[in-house]
Amino acid sequence: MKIAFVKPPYVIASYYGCGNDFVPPAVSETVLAAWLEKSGYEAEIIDCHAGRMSWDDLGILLEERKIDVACVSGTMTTFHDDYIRAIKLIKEKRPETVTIGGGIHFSLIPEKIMEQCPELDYLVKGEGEITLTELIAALENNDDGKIKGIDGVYYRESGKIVANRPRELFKDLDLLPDPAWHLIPKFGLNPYSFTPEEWGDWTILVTSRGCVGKCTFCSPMHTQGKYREMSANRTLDMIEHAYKTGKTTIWIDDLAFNINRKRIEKFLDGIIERKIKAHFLIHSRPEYILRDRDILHKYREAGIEMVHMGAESYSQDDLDIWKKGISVNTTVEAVSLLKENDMASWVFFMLGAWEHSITDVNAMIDFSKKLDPDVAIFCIATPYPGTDYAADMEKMGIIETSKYRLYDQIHGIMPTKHLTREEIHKLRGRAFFEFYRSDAEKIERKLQSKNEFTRHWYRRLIANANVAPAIPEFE
Ligand code: B12
Repeated sequence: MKIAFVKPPYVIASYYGCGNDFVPPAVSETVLAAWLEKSGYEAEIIDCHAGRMSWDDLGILLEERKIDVACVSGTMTTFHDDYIRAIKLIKEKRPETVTIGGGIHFSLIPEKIMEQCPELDYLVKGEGEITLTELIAALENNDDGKIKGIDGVYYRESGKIVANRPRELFKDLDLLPDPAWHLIPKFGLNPYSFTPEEWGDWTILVTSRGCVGKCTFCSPMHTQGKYREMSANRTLDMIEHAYKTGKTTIWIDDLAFNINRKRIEKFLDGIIERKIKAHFLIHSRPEYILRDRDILHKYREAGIEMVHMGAESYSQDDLDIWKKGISVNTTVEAVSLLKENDMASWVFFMLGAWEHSITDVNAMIDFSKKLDPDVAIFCIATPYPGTDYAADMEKMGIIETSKYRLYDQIHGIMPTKHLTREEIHKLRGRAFFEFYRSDAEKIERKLQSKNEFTRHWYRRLIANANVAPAIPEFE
């Protein structure tokens, strides 16, 4: 049975400011393909972005390859149109190919996706490992009856969409094999221009699922469920394997990597003992940085170069409405602790809460400048379909566009009580400008920073004045 994961030819325009040259490794696909391999199936990954393939190229390839089962990861809302176009193309080129979709965005609104895309035969809600394997086994045996009993599957019967029972959460993440890196191209150069070239090849790893946070706007929190993690030892083995195969920069992209103090301690000791000299970028919540103040020196010693965190707002009211579960001061202290320990801080802010006026936006900019993280990313509050936040905004009737390609946190989606959608969109651009470009002294200081990541970020910012950070068109 010929199984392929198809990543469509999308255009990257992220807030990382790397432009379309940025080639991220396939993450969900390598994780799922590795599980299929462990279960005795072979799969290939057709990554059109990494392979610089156009839609026409993909069409030709689909005609040639004669794939039996084509899997599409519908991870991000912003790429919705590309995922749907890919599924339609797969069916157009070979109607016998069975199409299966999954991923965070698809799992948030499964019925809607099935309705919008009749070419999608099956949709898997939630984690895919077991569900996909059972589904492929049933397809291989031509056992339609069995599909009715596979938890987590959406399918069609006499033109109606049927949802099977939900799939239980994957219990033991230590059972996950290393991602199938052998199925993706080895990058000849470091395409991830926001880390220094000398840091070498890189990858993204996810070592836990879910989060203990309750932020209303967070979409993976809604699909990944209860927090679960790989043990420190399994995480270390996987990282050691990545490191030994030349991936010397590792972005651990968990929603928050250091939720469990015991695990992070074991992890840091293990990295030091095993002499893994990699560069790590991690995600945290500010409160864990405070909790770990006594071991932050070890974070640094183990190679953690940069920590992503959501500050979200200067205003406690915003944080409470969004159920962030921290105080504004927690972030202030966390940024200062990271500085003391020579780790770069990368902080997200959200503009466009319903109550926001121009005064709030100015207060947000002032707060970001005083906080002085190394990287500030201003996002627009985005009502991802399927989240509590979207449900609240829908009830208020203020969502002005359903063009999903704009749901990337850098385009305006809703007005506020005081600002139009377009004004909020433009103000995000202004926030970027004011944080990065209005203060020559700051740029100079950051260029002299002790932290290599920070120096690199500002060198790149100056070199790519028009690219980073990009301010997109309104529509
Ligand atoms: C890696 C990643 C990226 C990578 C992309 C990697 C790639 N090649 O696609 C990079 C860094 C490029 C990236 C960019 C962006 N990202 Co991102 N990213 C992630 C991240 C950290 C991990 C996703 C992942 O692969 N997880 C690991 C896998 C194993 O888990 P999973 O995807 O849930 O998959 C499981 C199931 O969903 C299911 N499944 C998945 N696919 C399939 C397919 C089939 C067939 C089946 C059966 C099952 C199945 O099985 C899997 C295993 O159980 C998530 C946050 C997170 N921790 O989840 C954000 C996340 C997906 N990103 C997000 C966003 C917003 C963005 C940006 C738009 C931000 C920006 N403005 O810059 C950009 C894209 C911008 C653009 N226009 O170019 C949001 C998406 C929200 C939404 N609903 O759309 C997320 C959820 C972060 C967040 N906290 O909100 N991202």
